[in-house]
Amino acid sequence: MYKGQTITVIMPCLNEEQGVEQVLTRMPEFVDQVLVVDNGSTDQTSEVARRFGAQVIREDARGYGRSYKTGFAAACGDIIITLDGDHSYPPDAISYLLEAFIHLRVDFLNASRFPVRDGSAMSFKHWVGNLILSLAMSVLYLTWVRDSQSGMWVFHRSILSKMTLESDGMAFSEEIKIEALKLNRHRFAELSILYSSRLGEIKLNPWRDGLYNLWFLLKKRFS
Ligand SMILES: Nc1nc2c(ncn2[C@@H]2O[C@H](COP(=O)(O)OP(=O)(O)O)[C@@H](O)[C@H]2O)c(=O)[nH]1
Ligand SMILES: [Mg+2]
Repeated sequence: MYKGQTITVIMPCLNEEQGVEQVLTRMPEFVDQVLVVDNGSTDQTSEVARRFGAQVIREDARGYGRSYKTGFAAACGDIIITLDGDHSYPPDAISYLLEAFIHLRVDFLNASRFPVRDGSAMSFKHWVGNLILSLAMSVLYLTWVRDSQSGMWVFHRSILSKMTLESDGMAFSEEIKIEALKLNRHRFAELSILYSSRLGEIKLNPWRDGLYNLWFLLKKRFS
């Protein structure tokens, strides 16, 4: 419970046994529900997550977006906060993101990984790809969004019923931001966090996911 509102944290995980432990040991006390959505990990992700206090949901259908939708259906907090299970997003930022979310009276707060302060956290190629995707989204939706691909968000659970979320894959991250902008772009904000290098193996395929996400943006805007 934080200032009278219940808090759910959701983490999609695919083989993140190292990262998930680090994230869960740093979870703030005021978080009421921690959900780890495991998509058939072949390592100890589920066991570690349970041991460190999370509720584990198994989702057999693969995909980053798919697992978020399953997590949302099981979430009961007034406010939902998301982050990766790889410990690249700082759990310590949850408290100030929440405070900013309430203070700014927005419906959706996006944690921006930029400027990147830890040089090893993001390669130049990823940095350029992120910039292109964020610029494309900003132009298509006429709102400045610095990090369209961030995986850390804070939002009121109640806005989910007003969103149309179709992507089951990595494009889910930009889709939820687009839907939030469409609901009310004046109630969307961004705040910088310290992004660091992930533990374990990266699941993103930069060329495949990058190009697909660009195509998805165009499709969503003009269909
Ligand atoms: N449940 C589930 N989680 C996934 C899947 N693909 C990626 N993830 C998780 O989603 C998060 C983001 O993936 P990651 O490789 O870190 O991509 P990046 O942060 O965009 O570089 C990590 O916690 C992954 O374990 C999937 O198919 N299913
Ligand atoms: Mg990650």
